[in-house]
Amino acid sequence: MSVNVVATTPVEGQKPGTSGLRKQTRVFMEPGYLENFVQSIFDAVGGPGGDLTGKTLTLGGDGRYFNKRAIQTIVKMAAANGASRVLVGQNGILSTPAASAVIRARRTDGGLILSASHNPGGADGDFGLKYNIPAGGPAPESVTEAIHKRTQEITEYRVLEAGDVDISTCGESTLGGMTVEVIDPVAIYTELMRELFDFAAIRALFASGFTLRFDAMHAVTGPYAKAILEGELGAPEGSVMNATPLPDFGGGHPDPNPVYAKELMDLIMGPDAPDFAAASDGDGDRNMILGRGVYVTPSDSLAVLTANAQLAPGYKGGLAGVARSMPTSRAADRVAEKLGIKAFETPTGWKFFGTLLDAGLVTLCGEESAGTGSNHVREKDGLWAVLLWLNILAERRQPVAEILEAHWRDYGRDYYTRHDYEGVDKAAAEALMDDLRAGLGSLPGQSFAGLTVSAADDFAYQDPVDGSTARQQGIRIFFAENARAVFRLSGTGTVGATLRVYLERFVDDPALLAGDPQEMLAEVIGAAGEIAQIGARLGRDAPDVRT
Ligand code: VG1
Ligand code: CO
Repeated sequence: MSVNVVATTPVEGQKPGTSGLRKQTRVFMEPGYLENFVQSIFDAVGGPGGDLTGKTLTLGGDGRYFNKRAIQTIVKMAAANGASRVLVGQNGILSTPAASAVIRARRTDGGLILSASHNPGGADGDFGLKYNIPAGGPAPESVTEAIHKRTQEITEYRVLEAGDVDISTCGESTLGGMTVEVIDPVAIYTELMRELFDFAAIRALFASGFTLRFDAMHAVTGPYAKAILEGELGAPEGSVMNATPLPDFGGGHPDPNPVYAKELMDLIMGPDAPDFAAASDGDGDRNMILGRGVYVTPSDSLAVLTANAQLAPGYKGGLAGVARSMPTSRAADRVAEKLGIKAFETPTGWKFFGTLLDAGLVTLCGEESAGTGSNHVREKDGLWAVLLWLNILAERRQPVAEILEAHWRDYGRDYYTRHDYEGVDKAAAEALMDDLRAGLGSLPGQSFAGLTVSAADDFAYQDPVDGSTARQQGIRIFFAENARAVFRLSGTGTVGATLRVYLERFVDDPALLAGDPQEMLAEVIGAAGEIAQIGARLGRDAPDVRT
């Protein structure tokens, strides 16, 4: 077998600071595009000339269109660059948290994860690829910078001329001088979950008649949820819906929120609601938690999990601390204060939690975008959040709604909503942000929709462990009435721009705990709209998604 050295040109499109590349599938399928990015990664993380001698890699993805083709290309390139072993999930499948678990358990030199997460898949959808470091998490800025730099100067890539590898059966084969090891995508992950949670207690919960519906949204968590929830824990067959990963996710948008997981939402709010329901996203790192008649916001979920984690064996010794992304509500901070543990506020994106987890400063982390996780891996983990909830429910034996209401009585309630304006004009969205930024200094003291601005800034972060800094991470506007509005532009979309407006207000008056979030937040929503002139500037009179 010979190595082809193919002359090539720089890669367009990796945004500096992002851990991977997310693009329309058709762009990824253009000749040389995937190859150039993969070679750029190898060049940045391997020795000179992308030399991977002696290195092992983990490889898998969420099963979307182009996943299997991309895997074939990547294994041939890894072989051509001298890697000694690649661990591939059977049929190319590995959820993002499972890939992180495999990287850590098998101590591979990092891994490549193929996914565009919650973005739609298919030939007309999106595709993505990112490199995770040996600790199992998304690459920090220093590494993504090196990769990005390489994408700008790359002139050739190396690929082994060989037939396709069989990735449909577990076991080892050789490709050039490299071993390809096809692994069960579920086994290592399931083992880890068994260590953290009381499977016997959860089994007893299901045996007592407790009902669950888990929506895998035709994405990667199907096989994991089937094996663990139905297989290990005895939830009746059919508890997991949309369980077969499809290349186009059945035409759906695999983002677990009340809008895109409408079927599940209708079920949980209707007369035949199960006790508990949950959904995950394309690559299995997000979660949506529902109880009969109630949607648990991700911010509240993080707070409730922080307050109750000790009920699960993996966390019975208590938590070192909790971290949340800046736009996430402050509910978790209130729990941390009561528990006497540390609380951290980081920019959006899981990579910022990595240093805190590695240094043992925090045990749990969460984002308002339905991402929750712990120190068991270095990614957010959808099914893990579901299992932690189930473990807590197995111990407390109360309905989700009751647990949530009790939590609000103890800590007060952070009413929360996020309004997304998707696919808006990029220039208009950027101008909106620039003008907001420029006007921050004049906001304090001014009143909008009955609220008075007490402070306003553009969030900047200094990592307490490695000292690295991140600026312009979102505009925060604080109101004297215990409310906050945050504005930022999405970094994960592939078409136009998405403006995210995060709105919250803290209430501890017992008479006001059972309100409707959109109503309770009406003034904050109004003030944010006025300050940023959203309607006029974006030509939209309502957001596309409210979570
Ligand atoms: C979104 C979320 C962010 C999350 C990121 C990756 O980013 O807001 O909290 O970390 O997606 O999640 P943005 O820049 O579009 O707001 V995933 O499930 O795509 O790994
Ligand atoms: Co995801």
